[in-house]
Amino acid sequence: MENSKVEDLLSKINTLLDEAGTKINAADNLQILEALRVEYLGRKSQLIDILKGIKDAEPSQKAKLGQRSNLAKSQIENKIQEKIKQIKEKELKAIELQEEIDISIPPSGIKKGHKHLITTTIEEVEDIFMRMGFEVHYPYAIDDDYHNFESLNIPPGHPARDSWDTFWTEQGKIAITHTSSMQNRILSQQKPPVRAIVIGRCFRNEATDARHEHTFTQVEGVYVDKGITLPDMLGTLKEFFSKYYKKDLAVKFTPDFFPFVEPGGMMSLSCILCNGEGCKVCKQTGWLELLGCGMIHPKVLEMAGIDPKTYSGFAWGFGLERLIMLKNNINDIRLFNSGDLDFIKQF
Ligand code: FA5
Repeated sequence: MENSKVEDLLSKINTLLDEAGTKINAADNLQILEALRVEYLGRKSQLIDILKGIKDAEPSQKAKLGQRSNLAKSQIENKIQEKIKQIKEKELKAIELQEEIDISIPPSGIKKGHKHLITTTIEEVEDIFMRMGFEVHYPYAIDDDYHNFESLNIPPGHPARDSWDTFWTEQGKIAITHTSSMQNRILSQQKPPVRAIVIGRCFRNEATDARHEHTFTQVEGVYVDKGITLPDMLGTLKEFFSKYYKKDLAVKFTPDFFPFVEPGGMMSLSCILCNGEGCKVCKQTGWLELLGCGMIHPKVLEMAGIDPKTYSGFAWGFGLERLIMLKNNINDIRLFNSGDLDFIKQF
């Protein structure tokens, strides 16, 4: 092949390279680039045509033209890759700009929630008792038979166990049925005088209705010292309820049975709605039965390492939700955990 023809072909390759470069630079999307790849590097491209046309060239001329066209091919390919990268980066930047989050801008229009009525009441109850010299404890949600029953003078097989419909775990643990589960721990961990309350959730495997939930909150109290008597208990509870309901209320003790207190009973409060005159809520009796209480049984004191000949004390346990229901005229305990926002937002 004449050398001038070889030079012609070389210059044609250079022209193709320039032309492809200009078109690649101008391309602004990936489809155009793909079309350019087919045009300049595909099987029907001009570069391939040039290579086909040098079949009868001398080996040195073939090598020269072959090298030049291979170099041109890889230069075009590199240019295409570079351009693809640029286009993708540009697209990403546009998305980032659209989605940009400025964390320094203060939130607006987001309404803050508020504490649930049960939480605010727990805080209020804690505050009243702390001012009266009580310390606050919280129970273990899952506890053992010893603390929920045995240490409270309720050995295995005792019929009184039936008073509490109990959820048992497969490992024989208990979802606590009452906050009395903490009595033994509190009494055995410190020397009298002991003044403590326990607030926490309790669980009972019972059918629910307007006054019964499977999960509810109890407030337990224990007070042990020398010379403590039943009137001390009534005085303490009267003081608490009068503070909570912001009214001077009368209290009454009616005997009842709990294995861990002797004497044991129910404490009633003069009806806060009718001031003891008789209404629908108190069933015309003028009294509301509110809680279980009594003088701590000598056996319970002994099991906690306290000598019942030297010390005596009282304990009580009431349901927090029932207290709140009375104060706020709520007629169904199930509303508390229903997730009903119309209900929750009122308080
Ligand atoms: C007890 O649980 C005793 N541990 C209370 C006690 C403590 C007595 C210390 C003596 C000394 P009782 O099962 O009656 O007792 O429950 C006490 C209070 O918890 C009830 O008066 C009620 O206010 C509340 N309560 C009980 N069961 C439920 C329930 N299913 N739903 C809502 N509140 C309940």
